[in-house]
Amino acid sequence: MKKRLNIGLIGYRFMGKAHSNALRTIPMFFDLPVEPVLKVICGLKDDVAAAAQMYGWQRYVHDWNEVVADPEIDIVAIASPGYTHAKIAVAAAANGKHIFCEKPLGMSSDEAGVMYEAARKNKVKHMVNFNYRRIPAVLLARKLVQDGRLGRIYHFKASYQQDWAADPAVPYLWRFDQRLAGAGSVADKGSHIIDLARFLVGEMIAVAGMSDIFIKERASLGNAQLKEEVTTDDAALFVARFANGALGTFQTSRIATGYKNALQFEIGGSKGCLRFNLERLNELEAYFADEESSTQGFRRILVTGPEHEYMDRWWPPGHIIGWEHAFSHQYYEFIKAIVEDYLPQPNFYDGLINQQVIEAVERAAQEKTWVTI
Ligand code: SOE
Repeated sequence: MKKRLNIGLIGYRFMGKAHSNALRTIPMFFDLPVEPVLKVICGLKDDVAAAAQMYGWQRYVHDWNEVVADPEIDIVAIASPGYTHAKIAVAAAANGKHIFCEKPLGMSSDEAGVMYEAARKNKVKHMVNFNYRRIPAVLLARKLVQDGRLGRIYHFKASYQQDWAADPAVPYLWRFDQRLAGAGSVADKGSHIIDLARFLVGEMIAVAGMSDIFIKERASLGNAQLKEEVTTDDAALFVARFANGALGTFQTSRIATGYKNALQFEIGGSKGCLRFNLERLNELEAYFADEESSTQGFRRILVTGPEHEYMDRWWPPGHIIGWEHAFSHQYYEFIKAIVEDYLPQPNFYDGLINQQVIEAVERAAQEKTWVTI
């Protein structure tokens, strides 16, 4: 019988479901040396009971302290709102649990630093769920950059736009409250494109930007008469200079009417250009300057063949994968790192640097100036 890794998951709504799905799926597709066991899921409200049953967890609890203190648990997965991450992670690390945490890592770079230190000091494995790194088309983009196919990188342009908050009638949720979410689109969405910028191009050294709250108040959940003040940004724009000299432009929005989950990036270099859109995540568009001119142009690479990262584990070529597969890949990498005893990436260090960039953007916007990272 395979050795077991017992998992305790905090959070059971959208992200909790995505984590549960990944954990249930990977043993069927990936040859793991251990068996991940869905031991306990944690949520404050009563409907966590139904979620536990539906997602396949052995039991549920309402208090995360029980999860981090449970001697049976090997991995604590954190998929709850941002303000809960640090206290859960620090307690889990102190109890020797490996930690898989949603992004952004903490509420501030100070918190992220404390989390990183706690994980390091207690020698546990840690990962922050910048899941878009694990999309095969994104990994192909990285390989092409690293192989020099784009030449010198001049431009990185990224946007992450959604419209779930565009309607002013959307009620007040934790994401609108700075005390619970830390920041708005610049953290929720910006953290993803900042991570991809670091993954694909390298570190950023300075930023300048602006942000705004367009819908300044929203009706309280459950009491439409009561208005609450929105304290996190709806949208942000920033520019960055990379250490390797490249120029970056970034846009984040939760009120971008028409865009559902559009994370787009372009990498432009002296020898070629790549384009990616999460809403078509099996594809990468590529242009190479050295191709014969009469048929030259952007072409669409369908990244589904077995030569692409992870794809040999799923379906035959052309049988596309979806948004949730990146979670499976991320958990697979995390479990492999635990079994083979090395620190996986992206880890809490990446979460910390990411948060420093977010803070630099916020400061730059507030002070209307460039901020060095
Ligand atoms: C909400 O905007 C959200 O769920 C993000 O928090 C996730 O990180 C992203 O993957 C999907 O959208």
